[in-house]
Amino acid sequence: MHFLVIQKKQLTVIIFVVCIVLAALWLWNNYSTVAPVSKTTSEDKIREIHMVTGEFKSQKKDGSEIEAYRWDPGTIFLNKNERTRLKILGINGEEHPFAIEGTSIRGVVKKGEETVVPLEFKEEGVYRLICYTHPDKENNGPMIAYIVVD
Ligand SMILES: [Cu+2]
Repeated sequence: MHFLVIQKKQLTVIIFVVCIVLAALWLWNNYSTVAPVSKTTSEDKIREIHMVTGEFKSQKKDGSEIEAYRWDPGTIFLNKNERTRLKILGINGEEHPFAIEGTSIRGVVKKGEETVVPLEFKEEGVYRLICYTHPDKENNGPMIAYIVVD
């Protein structure tokens, strides 16, 4: 009988300890400050890249002006299959109609407006973002940016 009494006491202690542990776990789950504050959604994974349209202008000795429009930055780097949003703000030049070589992406960047271009390349390579108003030096360019996918 003495043996059984000890077992009952031990059982009570075990139940007490289990209750304390469960209470502690419940408190940890509901009030822990270590838990992440925000959840990661697929929206968070889309990286944004910002670009502007710029202009270089200079005067030659004879007084004539020379100028070139540019995408700035002129080179951007993307990972293969990475989802990004290229946000292009029009600063210099009224309008820049563009295309990205090797894709069906077309658009226009207008002064004071932001054009958002979703990008996701399946193939590695260098893709050229070309403005068709200023594609080369004869047309106040070359307004070409390089998208390096790696
Ligand atoms: Cu242009």
